[in-house]
Amino acid sequence: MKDWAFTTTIEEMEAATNSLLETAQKVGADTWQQRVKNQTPHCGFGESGTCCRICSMGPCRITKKSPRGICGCDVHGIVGRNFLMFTAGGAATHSDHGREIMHTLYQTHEGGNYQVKDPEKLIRIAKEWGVETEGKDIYDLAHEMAEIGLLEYGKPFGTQRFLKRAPEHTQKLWADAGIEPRAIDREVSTAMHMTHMGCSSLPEALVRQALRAGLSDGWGGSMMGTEFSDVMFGTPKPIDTTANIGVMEKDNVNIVVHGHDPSLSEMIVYYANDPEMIAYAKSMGAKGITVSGVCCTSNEVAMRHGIPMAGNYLNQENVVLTGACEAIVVDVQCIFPALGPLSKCFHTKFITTSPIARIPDSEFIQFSAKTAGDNAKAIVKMAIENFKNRKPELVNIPNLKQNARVGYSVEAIVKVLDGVANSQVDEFGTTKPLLECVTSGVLRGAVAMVGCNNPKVRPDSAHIGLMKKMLENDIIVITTGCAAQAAAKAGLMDPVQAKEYCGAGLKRVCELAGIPPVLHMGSCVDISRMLILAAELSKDSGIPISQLPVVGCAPEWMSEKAVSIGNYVVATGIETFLGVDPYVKGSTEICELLTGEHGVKDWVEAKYVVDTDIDSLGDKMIECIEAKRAALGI
Ligand code: XCC
Ligand code: SF4
Repeated sequence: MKDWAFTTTIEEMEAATNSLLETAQKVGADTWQQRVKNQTPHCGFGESGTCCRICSMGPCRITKKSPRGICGCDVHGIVGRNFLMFTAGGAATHSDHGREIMHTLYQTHEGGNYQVKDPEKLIRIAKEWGVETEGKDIYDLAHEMAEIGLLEYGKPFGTQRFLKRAPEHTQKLWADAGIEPRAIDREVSTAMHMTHMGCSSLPEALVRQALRAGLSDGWGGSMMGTEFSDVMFGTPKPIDTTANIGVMEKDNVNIVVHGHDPSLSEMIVYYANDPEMIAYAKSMGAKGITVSGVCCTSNEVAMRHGIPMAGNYLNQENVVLTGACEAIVVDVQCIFPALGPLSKCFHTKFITTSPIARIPDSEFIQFSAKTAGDNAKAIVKMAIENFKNRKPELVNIPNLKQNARVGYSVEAIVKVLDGVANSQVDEFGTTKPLLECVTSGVLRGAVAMVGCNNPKVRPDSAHIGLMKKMLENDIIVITTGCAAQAAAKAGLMDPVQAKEYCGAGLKRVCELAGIPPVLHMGSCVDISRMLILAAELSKDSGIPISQLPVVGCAPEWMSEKAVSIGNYVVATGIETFLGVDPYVKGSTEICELLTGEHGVKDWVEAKYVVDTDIDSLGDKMIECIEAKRAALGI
């Protein structure tokens, strides 16, 4: 058996965290580790999804003695409505991020804060959308595309433009199931309408709308977020970086970016590299400026600029606890309100920038596309000027750091693998070499590992444990979000060492293509990249997505966004494995629809598998991949 000697273990990461928790105790700071204890055990009604508080006759809780709410709603209606609301929250959030990107695109101009860095991609999408590109100024085209994209949120008729990217088989399933997403805002509103008191309580209808709202995110808002971020900030290409808390540098001004929208972090990165700012930092006694990140904002700038990743979701307090964080700058989503009081225990400036995420005990510098340059400069300056306020006796940056090669957009994956096989390249390239690896059995299949951390799972243990298991079994891992950062922190994206521990087939592919066995595809909106990859694999092979030996997995998920993701991944025909229950176990009917053989499986040819025993979850994934291979006769 392999020993994975070069990787950073969960125990090492925990020891580092424990040393930071000692500092927390010293300064009297509150941490999530403590708050979890205060909140345990969780409310059983909430956990099983059987509490309804959508009208003021309630809240109603379903028990044996009281099987219906006051309005007469049964447990299946209540659990189903909760599941749909959870999904709608996630779809709204991802999609609104996409909308912000489209507004930023609308503000691009020659020489401006934001520009078109990948004009070819813009033109390619414009052609796809039937927009005339010939002889048009690239910025005129950008603005036109921004407006059309924004209309995808509220257009009165028709369905999402990007649905056409899916294989015809998939499009037909969606049409037959009545789940083709219309305007994005409409799907969210419809969900909220359906879950209002006195509307839907039929489980099947609620689950169908959950798939539809999810699809409006994955093939709508998220896909626009990804594609047009690439247009403005560049389509990611393989790039080397580092990961884990040790990327913060003791002698430098440390700025940590956190959240999701790359519009902010791109600017911070730009000004932190400005010679004038570096000189200013030196004049303040620092050796330089280090920008690092947590959560998806970190993934965005890692993918495009090789900015190091300090950690993932449950590490966000750790970066402040180092005592060496001059500023933690946040935009939207996944930001602990705890950072307010926590930063007050240190010299750290906690800077919020979005009207969407206003948090007590932070300094608010409203960021907008028009003033972005000035905002970013002011923030970088503030961090530099804060360097002198550090308390040296509190500084502790645990020495954990791994190399990682990241930047695997679909374009990049197609390119590196095409290089290996030397096959014909059309405009977009082809996934045929990857398919050849899979059909010949050199690779058994692929797992898309995504999602968050959640204190219900020992942080990162499920991500890392499952990834190792997949690699040993010649299953390539593509990953985004906090799952990707878990891999990077552990060393599984190390381009030199990680392949040593893979099965022989996967190892050979890694050597030939010069890739790590775990491919970082970006942030959570970038799961749309995975949808495109799956669609291309299906179109290039003529095999429906649901029959490809590919599965999705979110072993440590926690957010509403993750449930929206789960719905669009399943609805795209990809079996999805969850390590945390989505508050549905209170209803046999909802469970049957989501995880049974005759619910969503009948409509979209895929279903959920939920298993909180991570080892057994991994076995089921491998079993599923092997069963798909057997069915294909490969
Ligand atoms: Fe948030 Fe995207 Fe989850 Fe990480 S993985 S905790 S949603 S940052 Ni999206
Ligand atoms: Fe109770 Fe029905 Fe109101 Fe829900 S909608 S709180 S079940 S009365």
